Amino acid sequence: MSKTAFITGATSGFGLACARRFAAEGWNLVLTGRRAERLDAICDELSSLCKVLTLTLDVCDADAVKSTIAALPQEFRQVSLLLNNAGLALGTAPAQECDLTEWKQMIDTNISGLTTVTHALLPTLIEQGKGASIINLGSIAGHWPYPGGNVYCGTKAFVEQFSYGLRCDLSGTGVRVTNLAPGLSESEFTLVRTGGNQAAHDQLYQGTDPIQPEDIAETVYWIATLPSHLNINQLEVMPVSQAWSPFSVHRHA
Ligand code: NDP
Ligand code: 8X3
Repeated sequence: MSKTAFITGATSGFGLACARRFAAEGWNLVLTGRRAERLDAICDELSSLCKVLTLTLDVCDADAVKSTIAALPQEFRQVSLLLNNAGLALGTAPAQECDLTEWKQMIDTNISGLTTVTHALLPTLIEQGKGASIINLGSIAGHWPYPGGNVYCGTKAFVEQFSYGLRCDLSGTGVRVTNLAPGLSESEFTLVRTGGNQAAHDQLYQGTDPIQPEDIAETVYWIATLPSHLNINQLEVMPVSQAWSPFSVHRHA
């Protein structure tokens, strides 16, 4: 019998690439995002490969998340993979110049949304037991601070620690939990972060051979299909072009 994956943020980037990867293997898919027209197009694209259910869902709307998951049709209820991928960064300004509404949106999406979806799907994941997985999209931003990362970095540090906490609590259930932490990756992420600044997007990725969404999809597929006695706790992935810098040191005059 086909397994079912529930993917948040399937309308672009990593989520869309993962939907395509799992569809190619015949998984049943529940695909969510806010942009309905994109979900319709993805449904048309993938429905010859697998059973697809697309749901227009804002992960920040806790009531909608709960009622939508409670009302999943019977053939999509046995979710054995939750890919908590929906997320965003907004802005790159220093903290003292940031817009509080953007901070709140990042916290609402990357923390509250992710925890709400997880909470709603935990019973079914535990029911599936051995071989079921939760894969959370963390980031190198959760490990390494950088100027202008402030709240975004904080949200991804939460994702990592929450993933470890889930691992502890789910011990004995068979459900696996992974914090997948990519580095520089080319998707719509930078367009969203900069309010649609194509030049900023092009400049960031130019000449870097960044991670592509298909790379992450391959990694997610690998994690989800490992033998059921194995758990990848944490996986940090960077493009070869990316590495660390020395600490910055401010010198007074
Ligand atoms: P994209 O901007 O391409 O995709 C983000 C996805 O999240 C979209 O499908 C978007 O769908 C969805 N989304 C955003 N807000 C909401 C919301 N409130 N409710 C439901 N869905 C939402 O970026 P990526 O694919 O790069 O990002 C995916 C994840 O990976 C994010 O969590 C990001 O933080 C993380 N990440 C990204 C890296 C990168 O460099 N690109 C590196 C490390 C981690 P819609 O707008 O239709 O709602
Ligand atoms: C996205 C990677 O380094 O732009 O999570 O924050 S970074």
